Amino acid sequence: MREGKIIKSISGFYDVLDSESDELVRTRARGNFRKRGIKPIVGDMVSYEASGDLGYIMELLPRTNSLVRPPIANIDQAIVVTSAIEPKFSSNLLDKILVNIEHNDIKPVIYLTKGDLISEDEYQNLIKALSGYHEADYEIFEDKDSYNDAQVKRLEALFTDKVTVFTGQSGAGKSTLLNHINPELSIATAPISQTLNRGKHTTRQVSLFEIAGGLVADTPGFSSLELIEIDKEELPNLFPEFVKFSADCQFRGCQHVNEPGCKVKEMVESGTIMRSRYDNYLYFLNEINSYKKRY
Ligand SMILES: Nc1nc2c(ncn2[C@@H]2O[C@H](COP(=O)(O)OP(=O)(O)OP(=O)(O)O)[C@@H](O)[C@H]2O)c(=O)[nH]1
Ligand SMILES: [Mg+2]
Ligand SMILES: [Zn+2]
Repeated sequence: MREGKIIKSISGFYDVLDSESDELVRTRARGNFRKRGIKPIVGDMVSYEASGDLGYIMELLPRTNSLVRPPIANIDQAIVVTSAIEPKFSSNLLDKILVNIEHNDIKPVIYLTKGDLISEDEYQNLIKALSGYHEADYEIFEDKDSYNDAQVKRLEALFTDKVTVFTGQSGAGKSTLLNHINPELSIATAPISQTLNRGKHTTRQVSLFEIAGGLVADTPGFSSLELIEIDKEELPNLFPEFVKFSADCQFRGCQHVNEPGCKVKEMVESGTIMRSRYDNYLYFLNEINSYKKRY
């Protein structure tokens, strides 16, 4: 039995990148996956058999995480493409995206785009607004000229040996960024996935591209997000800079709202934790509570 990673899924065929030989093998899933209610997806580690032209996937190895839209498994990091304008920067949406990524145990990286479309003053304000994310230990790519060679190269270096997805608001520049990394990519992908999807409500075709010794996927953008899967006990753990200080809160399981002796609130007051992050936290907590009432 051999092992590998599914890097492409097309009409019931799965292209598996062999872990040892780096060979690309076209496979089909063994018949009883469907009966067991399992569907292999891109990013899955599989054990498979191959003798002739076509291999057979026998087992899926356990996933560390997976996304539904698009279906990808075992993601290491997400490049959160965030535009300064068109669509306008929103710390609320950015934090919501980050919370969803943290919930899936994926490492977020922030990449600012469209700095060229705003004034120097506006840009400096934005950099200030982003500076607090360093406290959460997030890596940030924030040059005014988003796609300058040095910065694009620095991003590319993060891909090695990892599975990376590009995510973010529709129109933020995900595909443009990928295009700058490798001009051949998006030309080949966008039209294909569209034609394959026509009239279907099921999963999209996704592929992972090999870039800089890693695997990278573009994802479709969105205009809004919900926090449906997250409960209020989990939420504070999805803000890494809160987690850093919460051990010093007076109460274990402190929600950092009205509890006395809350270290997180103290850090907000002293400016170590960004006020906007904390305000967005309270906002999301409210939102989660309101889902409870609705359902
Ligand atoms: N001026 C400027 N335009 C940009 C920049 N980044 C992206 N754009 C433009 O913004 C538009 C949207 O970019 P896309 O790359 O398609 O955005 P996307 O995030 O892939 O959008 P979806 O696929 O809908 O999620 C395109 O017209 C790009 O040329 C930038 O840094 N500066
Ligand atoms: Mg796109
Ligand atoms: Zn607290």
